[in-house]
Amino acid sequence: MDLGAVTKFSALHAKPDGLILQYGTAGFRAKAAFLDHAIYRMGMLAVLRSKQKKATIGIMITASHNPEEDNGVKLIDPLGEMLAVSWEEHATRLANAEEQNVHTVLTEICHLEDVTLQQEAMIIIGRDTRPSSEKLLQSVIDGVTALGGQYHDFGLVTTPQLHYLVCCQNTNGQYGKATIEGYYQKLSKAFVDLTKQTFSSGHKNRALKIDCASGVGALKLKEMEGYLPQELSLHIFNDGTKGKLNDLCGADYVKTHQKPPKGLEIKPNERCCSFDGDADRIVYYYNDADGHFHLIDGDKIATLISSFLKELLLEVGENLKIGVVQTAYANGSSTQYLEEIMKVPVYCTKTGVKHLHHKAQEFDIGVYFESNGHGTVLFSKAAEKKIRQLAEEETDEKIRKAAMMLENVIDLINQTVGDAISDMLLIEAILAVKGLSVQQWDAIYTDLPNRQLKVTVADRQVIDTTDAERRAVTPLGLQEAIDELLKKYKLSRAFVRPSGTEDIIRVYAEADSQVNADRLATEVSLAVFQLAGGVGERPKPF
Ligand code: G16
Repeated sequence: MDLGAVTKFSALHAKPDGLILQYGTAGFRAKAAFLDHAIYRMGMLAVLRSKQKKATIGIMITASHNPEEDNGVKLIDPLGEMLAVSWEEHATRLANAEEQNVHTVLTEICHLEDVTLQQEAMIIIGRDTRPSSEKLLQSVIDGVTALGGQYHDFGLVTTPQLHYLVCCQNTNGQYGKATIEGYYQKLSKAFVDLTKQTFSSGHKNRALKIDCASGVGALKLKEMEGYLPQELSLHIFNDGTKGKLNDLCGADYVKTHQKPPKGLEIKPNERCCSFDGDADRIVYYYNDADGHFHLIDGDKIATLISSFLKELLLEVGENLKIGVVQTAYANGSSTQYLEEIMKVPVYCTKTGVKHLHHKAQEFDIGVYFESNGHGTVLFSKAAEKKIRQLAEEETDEKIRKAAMMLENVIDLINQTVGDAISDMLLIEAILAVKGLSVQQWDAIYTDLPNRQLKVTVADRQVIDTTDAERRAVTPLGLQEAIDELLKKYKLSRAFVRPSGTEDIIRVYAEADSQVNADRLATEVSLAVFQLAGGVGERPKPF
């Protein structure tokens, strides 16, 4: 390791005194002004990871759903997955090391992880549209350069596009062509094939309004439009030409506030959706004839996709096992519907795509979605092989057709990570093929009324949880207080957990009516405020 280069570049990217960062739910996130040193160091860490795995590693500069002033960074592992948990610890240690210790920490990581320094390293970089992202790109490049790695900058891309590119690079193009054009070609071909029969039989003009959170999703959708059939007419709003990223718009805003984004007028029964700032999440919604807003979140997306897959599997007669993975935020009605009506096994993991993804890999077909709209479908190698074989060789026309549709789904869905563009195309294809309106989709089951709130505390680490974040272990007395509050309401459920992307505690509550869900959420927020060191204003009745 070139000590001189590390020292020279480290001095250019000084760590703010006393700042402690944690590699959280999706990498490091903080106010952009505090991130220069961490992002530089992640450039170096990515080089070590690349040398260890003898593979291309991705670095994405984004803070996804967070406000525009924030930024963040995350590393992408060889098959397009999130960075391995064991390396998250190295990332945290390296980011928090004092400048004079950076070289020692790097050396220790090399020893612990058996990194051969002579090995070449290749890093691919992407960024979202935050004003701070361009400067932080230079920090990554300095980090990569300090350890002698090579890099390719893909510029403005959605987070899932970078995941896709990493996977393509490391599978020698088997997963797809490692270019943005390759991404558009792969997805649009699968979409066209999946909808061909439906569109040719007269189902024309599927209009969809898309709120792009004033983020990178708008740029990429515009680029992709030319590849898509004209029957799908996409109307893009909040395209970033004005307005701040994620400000009163985007998937996170729509989901947590349960109302439409700014800048998008909804006529009754029009199908609309929102992406988040880096286009890795999607939620749908519409207004009914009485002007009532209906949200169709990740839980209903998972239900739509898994019932479609289950029907196709029945047609091909293959006994492939489907499992659905959710988090504690999943609406109680969705879990009940999946388990009792659809008879699909459902599992609950901690929040964070990395946890859901890992669990979903245990099935032939694993469907995972967080209710905030982040999710995808994973096909095991064996399942994929079987499906492709049937699509190619099966002589029974009906079976072959169903297998071909499953094959199209495999190619349309981004199996590396949740992807708003790919999810949107799959949803649009399913709705078109099944002839389902957005209202019919919504009517699959009725969500239990729910509310999500945020509470600011002095130190969010005082809350520790267990049972996939459904119960609080510390501070003492908090879970008991929540249990008492739950007794007051019917069909109630509530939990609290420290966010891994924002400096707050998240509170979730559901109950038999919206009024009760709102009351319960407020009362639980108050308990958090009192028992977990709340700061600032006390939570007020909703
Ligand atoms: C990230 C993660 C998601 C997670 C979300 C909120 O999303 O990728 O898995 O649900 O943060 O996490 P937390 O509740 O810990 O703040 P995104 O879209 O911001 O990358």
